[in-house]
Amino acid sequence: MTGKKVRTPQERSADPAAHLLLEFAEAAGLSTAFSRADTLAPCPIGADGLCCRNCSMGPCRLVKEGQVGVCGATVDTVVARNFARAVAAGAAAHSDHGRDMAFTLKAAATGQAPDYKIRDPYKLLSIARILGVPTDGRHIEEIASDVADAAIAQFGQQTGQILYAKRAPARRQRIWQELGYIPRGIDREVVEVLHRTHMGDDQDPEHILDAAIRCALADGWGGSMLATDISDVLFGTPSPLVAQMNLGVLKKDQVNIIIHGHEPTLSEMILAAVSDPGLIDYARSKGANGINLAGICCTSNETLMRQGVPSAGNFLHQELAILTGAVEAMVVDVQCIMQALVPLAQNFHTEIITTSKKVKITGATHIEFDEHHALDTAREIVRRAIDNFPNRGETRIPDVRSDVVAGFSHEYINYALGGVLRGSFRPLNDAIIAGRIRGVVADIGCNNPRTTQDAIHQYVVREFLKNDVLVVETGCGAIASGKRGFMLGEAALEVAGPGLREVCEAVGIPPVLHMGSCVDNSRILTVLSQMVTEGGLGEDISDIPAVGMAPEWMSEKALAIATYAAASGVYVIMGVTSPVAGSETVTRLLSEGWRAKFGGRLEFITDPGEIVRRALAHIDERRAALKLPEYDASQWGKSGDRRVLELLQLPFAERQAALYGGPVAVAATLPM
Ligand code: NFS
Repeated sequence: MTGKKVRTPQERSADPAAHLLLEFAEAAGLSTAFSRADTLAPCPIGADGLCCRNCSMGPCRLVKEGQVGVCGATVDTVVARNFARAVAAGAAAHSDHGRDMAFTLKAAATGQAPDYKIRDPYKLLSIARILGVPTDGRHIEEIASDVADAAIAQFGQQTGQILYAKRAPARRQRIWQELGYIPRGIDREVVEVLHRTHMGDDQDPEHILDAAIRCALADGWGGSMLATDISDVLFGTPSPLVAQMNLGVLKKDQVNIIIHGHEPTLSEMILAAVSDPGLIDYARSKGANGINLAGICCTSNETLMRQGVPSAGNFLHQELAILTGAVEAMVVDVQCIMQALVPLAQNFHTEIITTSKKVKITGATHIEFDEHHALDTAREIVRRAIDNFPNRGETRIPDVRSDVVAGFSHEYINYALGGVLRGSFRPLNDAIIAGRIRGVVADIGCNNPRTTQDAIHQYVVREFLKNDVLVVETGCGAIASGKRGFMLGEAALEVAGPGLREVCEAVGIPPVLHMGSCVDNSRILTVLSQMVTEGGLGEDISDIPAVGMAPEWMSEKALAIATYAAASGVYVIMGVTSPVAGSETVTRLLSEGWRAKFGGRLEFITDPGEIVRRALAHIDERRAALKLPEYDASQWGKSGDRRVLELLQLPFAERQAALYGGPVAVAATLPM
C-alpha cells in the first residue's frame, strides 16, 4: 500500500461490522486509522530500517548503495540497531506489565490491596517451586508475598540467569548456555540494548542482534511469563467458557463501558463494579436498562478468557466502537491505545478515561488507578459513565457478533487431553506422530491498517485448518478468528481437515484454541516445552512441526515476541512489511543466521499464500526429520462424530458394508 488511493470499506476490513461504521465515518468526514493509512504514505526509508536518528548529526537516511551515516555507520549497523531498539521497546512494555502484576501480588499478599485475592493457590504453588520459594507448612499469603519478591527480583537481577529459563527443554537451555544467551535480569537486558545501540557503541550487526535476542528472551521467558502466571494466580487460570465477540455486543439500551489496553488489574475491578446492585440501580435512574462491559485488544482477551466479558473487537475496532455513538466511557490503561481516540470522541458523548500512572493523553480525563483502593476507583469510573448516558445521541451498533469458546490455558489443554488423573500432552503428540494432526501453527499479533483488517489472519487460519493443522491464537489474531466463528467447534470443524476434525471431536475442543493475550504467548512456550517433555517429537522445540506467525503485525511487542520465539527454536513468519528490508545482511542473519544458531528463524513474507506454503513446507520438513509418516489426509475421517452421523444416515445394509465389508451374522443385534 503506497497511500493516496482511498480504499472501500471492504478493502479496509474483512469484518462486516467495520463496513457499516467506516461508511458512516466517511459520510461524516471523520478520520480513522484506515483513512489516515490511505492518505499518509509510509516513509519508505524508515519502513526498511534505513533511517538513523540516534544522534543530532543526522537523521541520516541511507538511500544509496554503500552510503554511510555522518559517523560512518553502515546500512547493516543502522538496520540492526533499529530492529534491536524495537525489540527492546516491545520487551520493556510486556515486562513492565509483568512487574506491575508482581507488585499487585505483593500488595494483595500483604493486605495492602484488599480488593485482590489469591484465586488460584495451586498455580501459586507451582510457580513458587520454580522460583525457589519454600511452601511446606506456610500460609498462602506468606508464599504469595515471597513469590512476589522473587518475581520482582527477576527484573533487577544483575548477574546469573533468570529463573524461568529452566522451564525450557534441557537441550534448548544448553544451546542458550553455550552461546551465552540466557538473560541475566530483565531490566539489565533492555538497558544493554539501549546502551549498545547508542551512537558510537556496538557496530557489528550480528553482535547487536545478539543483545536483542537476550533481551527478547528476558521478555518471553521472563516478563511475559511472569505476567501470565501472576495474572492466573490473582484472577484465575482460564478454562473454556462461551462468550461473544464483535461490536454487536454493545447494547442500545444500556450504559456501555469499554475497557481497552492490557493489564487485567483495573479491568477486573471494573467488572466487579458493574455488578454492584447500587450502581445498576443508579444506571436505571438515568434511564438505562443496565450496565454493559466489553473489551478491546488484550484487556479484552484477559477478561474474556477468565470471566466471559464480551469482546467488542481487536486493535482496529477501538475507533469503530466510538463511531457507534453508544459508548459512554472508554477506559484505557497501557499499550495499543491510539491518540486519535480523544479527537474522535469529541464528536460524540464518549469520555476517554486514562488510568495508568504511565499513560496520559492530552484531552482525556485522567483518573489514576491505584491497586490499594482499586474498587473505589473502579466505582468512580462506572458512575461517571452512567452520568454520561443521558448525553448519548444517535447510535449505530452493527448487528454483528459471534459466539466463541475461549480460555485454553496450557493447564486446561493438559487436562482436556487426559483428565484430572492422567492429564498430559500424550494424545496431542500421538495425533501429530500419527499424522492426524499435521502440525501446529500459532497465529498471533495485531491488526495493521495498511492491510485489510483480519483478512490475512482469517485466510491463513482457514488454510491451516483445511490442512489438518491445529491453530493456537493470542492477541488480536485470536479476536480476528473469534469474530469469524473459528473458535466455535461446529463452525470451525466445517473447515477443518478430516484428521484434525477427528481429534477435536474426540477431545471436545475447537480446532482453533484461544490462548489469551499477547503476554500469554508465554503459554505457547510452555505448551511447546511440555510437548518436548512428553516425548516422541524430538528433544527440543525446534524439532516440533510447528510455526509461529503474526501476519498483520504492527507493534514493537510483536517483534520482541518473534525474536524470543525464533531464539526458542520456532520458525516465525511476519507479514505486512519487513523492518529490516534495507539490509540483506540483517535479513540473512535473522533467517539463516538464527537457523544455524537456534534451529528457529524469523522471516518477513507479505504474500499470504506464500506464508501458508512456507509454513506447511516447514511442518512437513520437521515431520520428515523426525521420521514421522508423511502427511496424508486421505487416511483420516473414518471415525469421529461426523462419520457416526454419516453412517447413521445410511440404509442398514450399506452401513454394514461400510463398517464390516458386508452383512454379518449378528446383524440383527446391531443398532439400527
Ligand atoms: Ni499484541 Fe495485545 Fe493487539 Fe498487537 Fe496490540 S493488543 S499486546 S500489540 S495490537 S496483538
